[in-house]
Amino acid sequence: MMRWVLGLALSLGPMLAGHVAAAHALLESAVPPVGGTVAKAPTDVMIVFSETVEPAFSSIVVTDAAGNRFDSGKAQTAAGDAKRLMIGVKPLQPGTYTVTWQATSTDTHRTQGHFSFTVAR
Ligand SMILES: [Cu+2]
Repeated sequence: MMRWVLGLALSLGPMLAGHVAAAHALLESAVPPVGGTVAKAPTDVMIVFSETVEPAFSSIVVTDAAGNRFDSGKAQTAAGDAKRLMIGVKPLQPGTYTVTWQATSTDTHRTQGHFSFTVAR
């Protein structure tokens, strides 16, 4: 039994590692930029992923420091580029906002993360 488990771990390990690198949707960049400060309040937030994502099973939530939501509710991919997930946001006052995202890549694997950006005074 132990030998079987060890053998399974040894054969699955490299396969899973390779898959993570190849097919999960990971955040590559965002607008506003991750951790960045912008002079002008954005009217939407866009995340560029390493893989194409399914908008129906992906989301972006934008909250202020008090936890109030400012996103429009429904994330969409950019026309002709399913690696870009975007969402409209309500007018943003100066302050720091948190962007929490969940992505389901076309291969159905889910990833999630969060980052913040600041609208300058
Ligand atoms: Cu995957």
